[in-house]
Amino acid sequence: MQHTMRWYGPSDPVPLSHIRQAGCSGVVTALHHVPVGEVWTIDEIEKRRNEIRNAGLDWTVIESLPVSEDIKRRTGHFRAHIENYRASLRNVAACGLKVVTYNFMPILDWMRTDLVYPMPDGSRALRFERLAFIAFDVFLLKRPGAETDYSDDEIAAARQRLDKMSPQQRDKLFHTTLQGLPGSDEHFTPEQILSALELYRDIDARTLKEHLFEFLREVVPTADDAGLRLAIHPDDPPFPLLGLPRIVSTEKDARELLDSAPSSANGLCFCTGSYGVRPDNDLAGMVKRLGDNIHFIHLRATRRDGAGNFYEADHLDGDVDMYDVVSEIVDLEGRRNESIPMRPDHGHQMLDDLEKTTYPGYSGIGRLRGLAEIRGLELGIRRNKAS
Ligand code: DNO
Repeated sequence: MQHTMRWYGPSDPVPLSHIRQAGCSGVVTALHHVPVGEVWTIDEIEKRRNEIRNAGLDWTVIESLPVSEDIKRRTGHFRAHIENYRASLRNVAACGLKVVTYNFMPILDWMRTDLVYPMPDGSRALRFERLAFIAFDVFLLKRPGAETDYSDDEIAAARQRLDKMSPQQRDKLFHTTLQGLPGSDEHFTPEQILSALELYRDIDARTLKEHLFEFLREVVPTADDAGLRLAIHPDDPPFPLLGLPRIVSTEKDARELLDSAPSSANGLCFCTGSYGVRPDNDLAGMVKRLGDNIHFIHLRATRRDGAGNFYEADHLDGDVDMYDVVSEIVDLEGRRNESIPMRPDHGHQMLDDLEKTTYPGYSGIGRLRGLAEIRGLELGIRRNKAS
């Protein structure tokens, strides 16, 4: 695997020099300052690429070239945004980049209810707690119709959960849940999120899938011509939330989207932390069966319980069988005769980072631990297979 870490750009509290010292050959980043829907110009791409090069690293993968809400809903300025997307693809290819990650999650990217969940060893993890989420949805956000998504018992339990929270804890829950905007400190106000949700009222999973497939048929040929590979990030978490459809949660979803625009340029970001939340996703089997189209890998493990909660565990310690997954990846790389970019996804806030403010999940030391463990595992597997 090509070892990388995500870097949020010049404002990231984790500098490029630390990423290099962590054992990475490259970084994964984006032009976070360019508004969604606009073109990434060659000038801006080169400036960022040179900054990374000057630190002795490559810009290995773009994460993300974001897809606008207009494109997801196929409304408003979507045609212009698709043209801009294609222009950005041509520009990044002209600057020598090869892999572009994106996602098709409506409105919000990842969602958690706690960003500082204490682990027994004193480090902190990201967590999704179902009752807290229901309390947020039904009682804090007051989404119209939310009650119909849950059982009466769940709603009663969520009420009790909320009653035990102080006003500060409620504020924090609200803020945390609506924070899923990578690379930004912004979060939605209740009015903004409710009106954004309203715009999806008539878009069910089937319709959103059709929109994704149309988008793929529009951009995959451009990526192909430019020698680029697209990598769609799965839903995180991989189930519907807030009444919004989620369409990249399972192997079947991945297969369908690949079949909608067959090409090696139409590919996946294989995120074990996202797919792995569902016990019905066979991760090692997915690497075997979908491997030709896996262009980027996020390695991370979650630990779920029977109540619909999960937290982000240490990389080698969750429900994901990292040995099996890495072993399949090593075989896949042998078959493809190439090395696939990988980053350790998220990490615990630990050691000196406990005192620092970093992007949730993206503290330096926790990711360094995850990367080091995975690199060791990979080396051991490779030696074993070779002997
Ligand atoms: C979370 C990330 C996601 C991912 C996007 C890709 O930490 O894995 O935000 O970057 O969904 O478009």
